[in-house]
Amino acid sequence: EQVDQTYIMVKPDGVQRGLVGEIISRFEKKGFKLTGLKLFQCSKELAEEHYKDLKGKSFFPKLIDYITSGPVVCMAWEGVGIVASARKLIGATDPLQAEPGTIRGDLAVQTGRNIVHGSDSPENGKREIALWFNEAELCQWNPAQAPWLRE
Ligand code: YYY
Ligand code: MG
Repeated sequence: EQVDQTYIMVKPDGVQRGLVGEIISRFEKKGFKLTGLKLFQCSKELAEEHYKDLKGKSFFPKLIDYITSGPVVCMAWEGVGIVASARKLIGATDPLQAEPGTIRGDLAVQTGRNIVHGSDSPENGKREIALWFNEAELCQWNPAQAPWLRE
């Protein structure tokens, strides 16, 4: 099967609320492979490029202020079917609509403070990982648990 990549980011509220470990843990326990990880203060320019598809929306300026308001935790993850699966683990954009058991459903209450980002397509996964990471910051490795996760 096709192995895809997704860009997951703990937003500034998730970092400030001490939820970094909890959020990483959800993906780690699921069995996906971490290939990049860093704490990072992003610029307005980078935030605008990341969310360029939303430019023009009424909430765009507030979204950029929010994402640049403190450090974020940038992650690259890979696995078969990871993009759609990660979005299920994250839950709906509005945390009040997100199912219990999802990250947003369990840990957040408002769209403007929904604590985590996940890419919406394999193409955007690649694009966003290339945007947030240098090649040297990404690791290709073979997790010892691989044969216990997939036959
Ligand atoms: O992919 P996802 O994060 O679930 O939602 P998007 O529609 O891509 O919007 C990105 C980001 O923008 C969302 O996580 C919060 C913010 N936002 C907002 O503040 N108000 C909205 N009505 C829609 C989105
Ligand atoms: Mg999105």
